[in-house]
Amino acid sequence: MTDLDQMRAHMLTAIDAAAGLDALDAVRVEALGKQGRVTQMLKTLGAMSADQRQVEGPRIQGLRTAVADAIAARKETLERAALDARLASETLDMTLPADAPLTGTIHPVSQVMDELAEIFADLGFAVATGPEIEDDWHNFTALNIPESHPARAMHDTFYCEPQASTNGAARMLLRTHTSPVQIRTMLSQKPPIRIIAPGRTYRSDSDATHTPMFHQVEGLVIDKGITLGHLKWTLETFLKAFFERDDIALRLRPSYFPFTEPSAEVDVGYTIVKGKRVIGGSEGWMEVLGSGMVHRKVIAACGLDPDEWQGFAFGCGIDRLAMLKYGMDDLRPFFDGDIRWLKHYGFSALDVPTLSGGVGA
Ligand code: 2NL
Repeated sequence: MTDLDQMRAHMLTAIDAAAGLDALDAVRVEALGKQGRVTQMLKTLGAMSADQRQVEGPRIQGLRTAVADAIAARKETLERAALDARLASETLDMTLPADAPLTGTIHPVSQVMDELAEIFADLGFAVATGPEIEDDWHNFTALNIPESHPARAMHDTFYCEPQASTNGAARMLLRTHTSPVQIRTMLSQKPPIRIIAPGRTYRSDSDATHTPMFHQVEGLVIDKGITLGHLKWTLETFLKAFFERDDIALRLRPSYFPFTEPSAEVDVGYTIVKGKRVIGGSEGWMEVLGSGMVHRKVIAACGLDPDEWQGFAFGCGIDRLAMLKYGMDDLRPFFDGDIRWLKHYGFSALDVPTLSGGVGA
């Protein structure tokens, strides 16, 4: 065994024997540090003849690499062992009270979404979600809005850049309503279906009452023998629970949507209290929902027989529901992220939505 081999064996043994990171670093300094033994050996190369260097150079470099690799491997083992020991010995009590006051609040939109899920869960509705970047078929075509339909222009759609890989054929878009979620549910689940689809929606529109991103909730029921009566009862029960009042008056006005037939806009009665509109009573009427019986063509587009299955659907803006219930009169601060606004209108993270006792409880 040459001196070099002996040195290598000695160093590798010392590395393996290092019991901690400090001991390992001492070995590293002794071998590879400025005054280290391997470093010293590398320095001897300069004084060698070219022939000798050709032989010794690779041997010494090989030793250096082997020692450096062994140190790195041992370091990883020791670090992992140290972490395992910490994880085994340290515990975190998640039930301890926070020692600083909680500063974050629940945004009114999140609060209203939670309330909607609670109310509709009591009525047997599940919450459905889906992609915000959609294709034309799920957002428009399946909903009886063909290519030439003026409703496409009315939706002020945000289109994505065409993808080179698809030859511009499949141009994706930001969903203009949450209806595509319901289309996807009808395609993937067998009726009866009872769902609400809350979420972000996008339209290229921006002024005092419109933001390019807004929140919508839609509801869908597909079953046998569904009528406008079921629709009206469901909306009335929902609005009474949401606004926490029994004197909610509804007015269904004939309207038009491509995806429902017949279609109805739903007005809710309000009274003026201290100069502000408050839901309840019937001093005036305010439009809050769009609704109707699901169009036969939409049911058929989802692979169901419209003679066998019927349904109703509705949609409304969540931001507007929040404004009406919690008395905000400007939509724009909703998305400014101003901590003062959130402190004023936000909800405590520790509060459970008040409606969990049940509809009408
Ligand atoms: C509104 C009106 C509405 C629907 C949405 C719907 C969904 C399917 C089939 C049929 Cl999959 N209809 N959704 C129906 C009527 C009205 O929304 O004013 N939204 C803000």
